[in-house]
Amino acid sequence: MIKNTRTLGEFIIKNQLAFPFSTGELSSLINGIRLAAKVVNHEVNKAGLVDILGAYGETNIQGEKQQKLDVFANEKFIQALDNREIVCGIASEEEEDFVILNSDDKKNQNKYVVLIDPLDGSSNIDVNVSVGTIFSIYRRISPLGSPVQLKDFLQPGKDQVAAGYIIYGTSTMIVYSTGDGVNGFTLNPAIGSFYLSHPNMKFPEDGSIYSVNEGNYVHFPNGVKQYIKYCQKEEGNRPYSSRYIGSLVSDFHRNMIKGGIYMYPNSEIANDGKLRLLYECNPMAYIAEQAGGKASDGQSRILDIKPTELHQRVPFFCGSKNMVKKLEEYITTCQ
Ligand code: P6P
Repeated sequence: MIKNTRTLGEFIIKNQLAFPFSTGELSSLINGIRLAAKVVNHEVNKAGLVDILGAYGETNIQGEKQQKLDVFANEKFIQALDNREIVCGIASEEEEDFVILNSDDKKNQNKYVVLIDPLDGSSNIDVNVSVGTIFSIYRRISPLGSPVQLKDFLQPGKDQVAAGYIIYGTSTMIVYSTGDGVNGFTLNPAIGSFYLSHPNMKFPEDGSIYSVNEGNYVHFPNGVKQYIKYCQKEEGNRPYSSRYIGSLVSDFHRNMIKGGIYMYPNSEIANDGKLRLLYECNPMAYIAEQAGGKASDGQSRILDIKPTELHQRVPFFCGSKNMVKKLEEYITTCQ
């Protein structure tokens, strides 16, 4: 018997953590995400059993081979959000342009846009490693009733009204914030309900885990190299532990619970890094700050960056506040 804890639906209604949405709007939006999460979770869990593995053969806008589950997840989240009278448009890692949900022009009365990475870390699916969905929600800028415009999606991350992720791991969780702290809900697969398992999640100010693909070390800027050497030096509570799953949601989630820093730097082989600002860095940065953590491109706050294009990439350093500050000091000193 689940000890007396609230389901996701009860939490939204009881806590009125819906601002600026009405409870009904947020419930509808989160319920859409929750439904899609359960459908995708089911497919991810059986991926090893059916011939749904392997590259879909197509490549997405990023030039990456699309795993079939990427396509499946993209379709399910778009369908689930299209059925809610609250979303007027969606931008996705798997779509070259934004998708206007105007199956009838009533949709143009809907107030919110959603940006999503439907299945982040999908290259891990074939090897049974956790993957995730990342979502970001804004109030539209264009007037109600008018067609959705690119500017509705190119908003700085500080203007998000909600953001979160789903992690398909040893258990499936939804972790999200509407600007009043971060709460985590774990799926009880036996009954299909998400229960409040991680109330008021907080990033420890310090940590002893650093997450980076050290295979790219030689290509990193000097400041990042110096910080990695700092993490490895035998001094005080160092060396830190190196933990890198290759799945942003999984590395972020572990670091938020235990304390740590995730780094995807710019380099000689990736001038702006790899991660996308709009549907990876901004939502994760929003969650990090709501949990007392910090997210930077190495010099500036991620949430202050004014986006210029849907799929733009930025260097990304995110996690325990004091670890990100130390990293920024090394980058500034080495410049
Ligand atoms: P690399 C997955 O493709 C992803 O976007 C993140 O989830 C992950 O942290 C990173 O890329 C892994 O990239 O270049 O280290 O394999």
